[in-house]
Amino acid sequence: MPVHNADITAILEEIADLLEIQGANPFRIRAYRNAARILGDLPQEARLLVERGDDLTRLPGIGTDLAGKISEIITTGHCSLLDRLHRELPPAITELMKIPGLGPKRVKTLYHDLDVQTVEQLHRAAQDGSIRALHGFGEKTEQNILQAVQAHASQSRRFKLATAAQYAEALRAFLQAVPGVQQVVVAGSFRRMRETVGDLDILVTAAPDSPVMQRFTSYDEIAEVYSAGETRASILLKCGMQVDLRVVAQASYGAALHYFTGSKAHNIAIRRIAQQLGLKVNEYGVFRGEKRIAGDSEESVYRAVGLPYIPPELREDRGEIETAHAGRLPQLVELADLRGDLHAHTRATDGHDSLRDMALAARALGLEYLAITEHSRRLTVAHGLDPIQLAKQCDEIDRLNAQLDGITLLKGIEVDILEDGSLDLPDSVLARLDLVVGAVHSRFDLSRAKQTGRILRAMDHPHFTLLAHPSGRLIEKREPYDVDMLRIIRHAKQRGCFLELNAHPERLDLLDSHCQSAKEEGVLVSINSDAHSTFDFSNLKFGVGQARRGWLEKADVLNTRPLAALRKLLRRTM
Ligand code: DGT
Ligand code: CA
Ligand code: CA
Repeated sequence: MPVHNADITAILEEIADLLEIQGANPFRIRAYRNAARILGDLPQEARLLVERGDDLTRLPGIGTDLAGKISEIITTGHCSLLDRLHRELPPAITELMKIPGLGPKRVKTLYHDLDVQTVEQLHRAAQDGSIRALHGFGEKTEQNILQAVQAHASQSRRFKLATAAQYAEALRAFLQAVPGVQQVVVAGSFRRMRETVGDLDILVTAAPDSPVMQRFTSYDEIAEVYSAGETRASILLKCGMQVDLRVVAQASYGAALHYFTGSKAHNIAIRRIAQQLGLKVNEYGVFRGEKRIAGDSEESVYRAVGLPYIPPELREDRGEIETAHAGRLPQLVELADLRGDLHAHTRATDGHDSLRDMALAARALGLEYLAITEHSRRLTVAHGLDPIQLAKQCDEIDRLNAQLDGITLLKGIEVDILEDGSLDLPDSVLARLDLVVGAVHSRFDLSRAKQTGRILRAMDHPHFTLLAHPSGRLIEKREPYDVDMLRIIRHAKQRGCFLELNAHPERLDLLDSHCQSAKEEGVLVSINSDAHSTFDFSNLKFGVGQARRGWLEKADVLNTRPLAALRKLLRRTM
């Protein structure tokens, strides 16, 4: 059974949590948390690294002990340390930690002081008022816990797009290899490149005698088979993700793909148009009375209702149908349109690879330029650069550019925007760079007025070029900070600055709606990998997906420009 990075991360995080509940050494706990984060950020499967014989201790923060644990997880699917912790603690304690507002510290207190071991016991303790009496809790916290427990019961879990992609790709390859199977497409929100995915919807066309259903329901990562029929099945993977499978005849392929790609709102709007034309649309085709007039391809479905093909990323009923009807659909940007990447780190700070290796990896992907943008000194956790270290890196870039053909490294920095809107390095230092990427890494809690003012002031800086991950959100982890994004976009226009769409799977920031605003205001967006290793360039495809959801075309994206044109744009005149 293949073990995915998300599985390893989950095990390492659970170990850290359980150690904390047991009151273990904080350094030991932190080592597991760091390892989980590093594995979670790794765009390549750790399994493949191990199979290839790579040394896992090459990853920062992974010592021999942790490397051993990770190898154990990859080869056996579990970890003896976690098994031991499970034996030592009540089994439902992990579930408690999923309640928002309850970290391992609070669970520890609840468990040791009130003997709360399950969600039901937690619910009861919150209701009968015994939680408020605990040290560090109080009545307000008790109320919050009560609400969270009730919400927890009704809430369903979503997965980050990049995490879903790991499971989807493995399943797709598995199904594709089944005899008689023709096409396998992962539809639903996954195909629409939504930033999170609730479940996977897989569509298969196959010969009538294909054993695809039996094979699917005996896939070895299954925790439970919810239902299994002739043409449809629904299962739960061990990771907690549900997968719906539909097997359809080749003739209905387009109609079924259209139906299961969604969104539901888009489908309903299309069906309404069809009704006005006296047609019926369902997952088997487009019908006039009994006669089937379309459905073998998605194009044929759209054509039957008088529309051009609408790309999946636009199918949210957010104006795409009206725009298609008017013949004004955007020509969405594609991965192949990117000529470079304007945000990357090397091992000089918190990246894993050398300047040279990053340059070669970018070149291998067909990129023409790569900006190196290390953190600045304020970000001590990432070993941010001071002026002397930055000057040294600039010299190194000059030397490498003289040696390398086919790729140009640009000199940049991801400079911290300080609380007052000033930048973390002096003007004289920034003046030598090709671009200055500014980022908020602290004080996410400022008021809307203050946070907005802080960023506007940073943009006023003569060397500021690009605002990194503009909303600051981390998907399913941290809400965006409170800013007036439209004002920031308009200010960027005035000052000749640009906005980043950070393609890191946890960020996907600029948000899709803000991409649309940027386009409307005429501010170019740069789709950047924020690579911390040579593997991370593969994140660019998720950034492009997000840009497409934001209706961006090639011309709206800064890093589709060839180097010479880019240089002109980076030279600010305002
Ligand atoms: P998710 O899984 O929450 O991330 O979002 P989706 O869009 O993948 O939704 P899902 O898995 O519930 O359904 C997959 C597709 O099936 C959905 O995008 C459109 C289609 N679909 C589901 N239910 C309905 C429905 O009641 N009416 C119509 N017209 N289409 C539906
Ligand atoms: Ca779905
Ligand atoms: Ca579904």
